Amino acid sequence: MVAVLKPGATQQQIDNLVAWLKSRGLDVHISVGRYRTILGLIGDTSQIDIDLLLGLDIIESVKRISEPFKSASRTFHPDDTVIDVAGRKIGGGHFQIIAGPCSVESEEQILNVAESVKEAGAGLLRGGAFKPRTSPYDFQGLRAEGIELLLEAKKRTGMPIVTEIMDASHLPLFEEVDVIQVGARNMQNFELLKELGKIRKPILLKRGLANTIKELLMSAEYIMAGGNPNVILCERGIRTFETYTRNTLDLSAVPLLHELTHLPVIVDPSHATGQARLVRPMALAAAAAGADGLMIEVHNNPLCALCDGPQSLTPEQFADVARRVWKIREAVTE
Ligand SMILES: [Mn+2]
Repeated sequence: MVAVLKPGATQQQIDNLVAWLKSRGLDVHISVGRYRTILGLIGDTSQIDIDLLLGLDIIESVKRISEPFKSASRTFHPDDTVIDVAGRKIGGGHFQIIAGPCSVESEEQILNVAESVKEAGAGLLRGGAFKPRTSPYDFQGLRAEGIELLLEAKKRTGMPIVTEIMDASHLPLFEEVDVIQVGARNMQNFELLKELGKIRKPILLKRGLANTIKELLMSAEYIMAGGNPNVILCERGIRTFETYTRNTLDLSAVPLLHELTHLPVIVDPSHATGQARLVRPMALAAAAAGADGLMIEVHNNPLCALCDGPQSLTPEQFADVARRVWKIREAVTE
């Protein structure tokens, strides 16, 4: 981190600042120029609050040289992280499609969808048991029973399962879940992230509706700082002024995240657009942009879905998308 001091900084002020920085465990390299004095801060600057420095009378500007997300940063970990979910690899050239209904509704529904998405080439099965809904009057999910039904589908199809957690107190119910999803609304539920840092299961971390890429990486850092290196990032659209789509899919996040972090990055074109007919083009675009996987909502009868029907693909539509996605993968990974 580099701090540029204002021209009028007195020696006493500089000495006080340097003493304070050293008390925080940093080494300080002082470079005195003709007009400006520049301090180079060496050591773990991740715990230094830039705004606190900027608030000081003698500081003109502060710039971080290394990012504050140490574990997630590619700087210290140049190789791609490959996450192995029961033999299904994600990242570092391995691509997976995660598919299934928004929420688990019945045994018949989840088994039916699981069989058809498996047939079409999906590697993992998704399904919501605990549902974060905007309205408390909307279907809240089958909760523990939903997880039981997902486990039944896993047993029948052999597909690892992905489902969302909303509260750390539910963790015992997730013992046999293969990938735990943290939804967009919980991306900054830091107490939940800390608890997920204590386990070793892969965590699928979705970007919040109104969160920056840096904030997403800082949330991944919370999980990793606790000792769990198995984090998969998911771009699922952000809120903008546009109203034709449910969210605005930020596809540039994919190549950008690949520069900034070694973690796998997947894209959810279903929640990003909110409309089934937009899912295919966005899924293909995400594969072309270098995503390590996709998460797509599929329902055997979207018109009767209890949640997110308008954006759910039928099994036939999903099979068509999956087939085309593999072709795009071939073209971009040749
Ligand atoms: Mn959904």
